[in-house]
Amino acid sequence: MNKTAGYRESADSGYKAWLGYRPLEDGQSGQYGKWCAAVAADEQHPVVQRAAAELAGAVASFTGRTPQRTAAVEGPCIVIGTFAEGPEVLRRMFDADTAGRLGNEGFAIRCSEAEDCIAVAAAGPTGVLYGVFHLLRLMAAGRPPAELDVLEQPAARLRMINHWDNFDGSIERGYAGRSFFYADNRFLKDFARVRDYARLLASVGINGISVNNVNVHRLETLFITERYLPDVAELAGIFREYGIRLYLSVNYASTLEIGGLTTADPLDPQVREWWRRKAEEIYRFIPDFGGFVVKADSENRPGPFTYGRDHADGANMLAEALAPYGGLVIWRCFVYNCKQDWRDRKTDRARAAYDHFKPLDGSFHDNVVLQIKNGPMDFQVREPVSPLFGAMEETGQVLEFQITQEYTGQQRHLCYLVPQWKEVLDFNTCAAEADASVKRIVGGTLYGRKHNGIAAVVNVGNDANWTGHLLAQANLYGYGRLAWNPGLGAEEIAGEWISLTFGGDERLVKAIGEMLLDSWGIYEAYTAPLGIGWMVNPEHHYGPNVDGYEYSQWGTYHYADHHGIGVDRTVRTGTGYTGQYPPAVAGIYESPDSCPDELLLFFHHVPYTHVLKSGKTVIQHIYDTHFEGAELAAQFVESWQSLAGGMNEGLHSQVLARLEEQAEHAKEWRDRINTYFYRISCIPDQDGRTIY
Ligand code: GCW
Repeated sequence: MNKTAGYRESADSGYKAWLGYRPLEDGQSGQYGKWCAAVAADEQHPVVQRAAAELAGAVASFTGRTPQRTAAVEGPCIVIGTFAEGPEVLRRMFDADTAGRLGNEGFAIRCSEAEDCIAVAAAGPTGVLYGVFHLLRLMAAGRPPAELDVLEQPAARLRMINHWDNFDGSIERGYAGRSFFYADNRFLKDFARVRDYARLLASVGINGISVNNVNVHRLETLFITERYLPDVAELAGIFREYGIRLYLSVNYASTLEIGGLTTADPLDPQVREWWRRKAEEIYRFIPDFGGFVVKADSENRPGPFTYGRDHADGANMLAEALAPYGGLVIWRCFVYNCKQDWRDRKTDRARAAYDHFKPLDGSFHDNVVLQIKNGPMDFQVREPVSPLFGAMEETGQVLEFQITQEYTGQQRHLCYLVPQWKEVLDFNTCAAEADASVKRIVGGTLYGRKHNGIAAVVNVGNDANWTGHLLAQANLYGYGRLAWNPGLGAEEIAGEWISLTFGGDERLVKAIGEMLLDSWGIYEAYTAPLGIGWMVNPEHHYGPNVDGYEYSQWGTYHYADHHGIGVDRTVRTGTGYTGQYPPAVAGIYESPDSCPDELLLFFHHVPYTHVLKSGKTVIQHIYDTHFEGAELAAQFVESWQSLAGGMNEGLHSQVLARLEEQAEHAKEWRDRINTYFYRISCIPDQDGRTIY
């Protein structure tokens, strides 16, 4: 990747991502033309000023003419502001009722010939910013101004990005270069890049960011001390201008490691006092600090279990300290035994989160939210939805997705994850009313908890194009759009992203759209089959290795033998995991007859000759999908080649290189998986294709 100084301006790099604001076609520019003469914003709030600057810059780039920036509304213009403090015209164009319905972060957009303006209005400054980005999307899409009549507000209250960046500049599970926050145990202070990043996030409605790895090592533990708080505050200041609150991952054992105490027992008064003072100190530096993200008693991180306390004790202790300032404790539920004996067939990692947290429902303070990974295991290409969603009526919940493609091709393979996320959000937990979908739970409309939302581990680094694979930008874009509005379609989101990134040429939008939408299924086809997961190389998790984790301590087994494969998680004969779902869901998963094919091996151990709903045997399914998947991956290369000439050459060639690599690597997956199962089952492929 080109990392020379010019990459930020270069159209080849992909740095501008979906905010390139390419010139509007004459027709569109004509429609908007007269209002593009001026941008009016009379509020001094920094977020409104940022919105005005973004709008003016984009309009200049769309039309080739720099608009006038004015405070007063004089003549045709685009006017922006809050209902209460913005220009009078906003109160004429939107009645109090509209304003009242929009909530804190919502916005309204309208075009009025009578008032001779396009108006973006909101209850608060951040809404104005979101409204501006939305207007820019609509302009780029060539929506006629006369049709502008938009009222939007976000579905989820917290829409968060989690970084797994380390102070040394490495990124845990990062596939797009090094951190752009830190290098060599110092803050990089590349504020231009951080600002551009904040713009990207705000443009899709992100309002929270945790900036360090949940595995908090020695030096990062010190981020909450005087030594580093000034630097953290600088970062917070940039994100604040874009309506994004900064959070830190903290070390649960801080009192021990940096506090001079001999314990981290959450019920110890000294420990509580230490955190109270700590919170006071942090808020002195960062008055709008979001709060703590905590990974405790998980994968060798310290936690309350050491002191015989439970996770409510631990989380509440921190929550008490943050409560006076409105801070949140985002407590992760990724708690399981990572030192399992592979011979032990009773322990089931999938059960762990529910077993640990369900009994604690009702005992968490109001400003604690539990962050739950979408599935019970760990961001596999296919998993059922975690049974914790819906199971905790009295606890705020945040759904955790993984944008960074740890198990889905590490941004060397194309895997557009929005369709997967939509399945999760649309999943009906059947926990309460007829519609007890995950999106209602994390949107707060089912149980009405005050704090809830969506978080995701991000896929960016200091690669010129942010995400390594240019097409992986669609996942970051799509995540934000979906967190704002889970009702958007995967295809719709892909279409938006493609036209913003490459231009709206129909052929491009269609061809790239198909690639994106097919990519998850294709990746699944040539990797681990039927919901079983893993089969990757240990530690770095890239590339096929069927037994890579089979005799390990991590609780991630497939149990393949000469006869069959899969994990029996039924209540009747297995680990009992299916019993964690409400009966309507449990019933479906409990029997291999009703269990959906794509999750069969997650829930059942079956012989290779078991016949799927598709009519194929399990073994033939494995062979067929792996041959087909690798072939389809090769077709990506051809599809992409056919687009040469239709887009910037640099963008084209960087994607082509990744797709070629994917096609090669998909063959490796195909042959390793097929060979393994052929040798172990001794059942030949019906079609006699080459298996080694
Ligand atoms: O899947 C595992 C990853 C770890 C990660 C952990 C987690 C940050 O392999 O790298 O640690 O999940 O989510 O905490």
